[in-house]
Amino acid sequence: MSPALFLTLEGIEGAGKSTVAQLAGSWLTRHGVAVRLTREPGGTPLAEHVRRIALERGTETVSPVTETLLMFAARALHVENLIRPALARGEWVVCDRFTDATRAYQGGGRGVDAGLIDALARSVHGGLEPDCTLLLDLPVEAGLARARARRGAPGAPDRFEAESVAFFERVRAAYRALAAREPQRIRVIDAAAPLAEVERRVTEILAELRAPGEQR
Ligand code: T5A
Repeated sequence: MSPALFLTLEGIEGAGKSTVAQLAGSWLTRHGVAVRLTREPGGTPLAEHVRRIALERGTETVSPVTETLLMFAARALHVENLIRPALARGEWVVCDRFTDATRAYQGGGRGVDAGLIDALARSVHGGLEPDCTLLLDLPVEAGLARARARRGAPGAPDRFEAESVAFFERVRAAYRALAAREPQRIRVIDAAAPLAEVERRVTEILAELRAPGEQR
């Protein structure tokens, strides 16, 4: 049996994270791996409540630091009640976004201090980092067009979807900087490529993670 592994998916809106999560889940199940698919913010009933608060586009101001605290409040519930228990049972956890999203969106996009994010990460999930992160990278306009098409006009955008192209350019740049800093953990996948090519690359990485050093 493959040992438990924590895999996260990252990228801007419309990059294909949910699509890749489903692909990864099916591939791993077919290959006999017990896998738990989940997402952030959210993943447990209470964390999903916090998600609604964090994403809702209301009239009350949500400062960048408040937004960061909401992301970590949801994450604390998720880590304690779902991620750590699943890993302890030997399951693989495939998570659509994790702390790299806070680094990219709140850090890169909103300018929140990296020291604050690192301190919160240490208290909320000290000792737990993703074993591997797939960064689905594509130009901002392409991602936003996909996300809009999927949502369907004129669906009301949430607080993030309503952000400017310049905001998402900063988020994308922050993600790419994280990948450059941690190339072993963060694998960059060209998400502008046709889905079949993305799938080929993802399954290649999954096969490598499932049986390191072995030929497929
Ligand atoms: N957030 C989150 C923070 O600010 N800080 C944090 O710490 C965290 C955890 C919610 C928001 O929360 C913010 C970031 C987000 O704004 P979310 O639920 O992950 O996060 O929301 P989105 O990123 O908006 O999710 P999307 O569903 O828009 O994007 P996905 O999952 O990346 O894209 P997906 O798979 O739904 O694909 C979109 C469309 O493109 C097609 C798919 O079929 C689909 O129609 N597609 C492709 N088409 C052609 N070629 C390909 N290669 C394709 N891949 C997918």
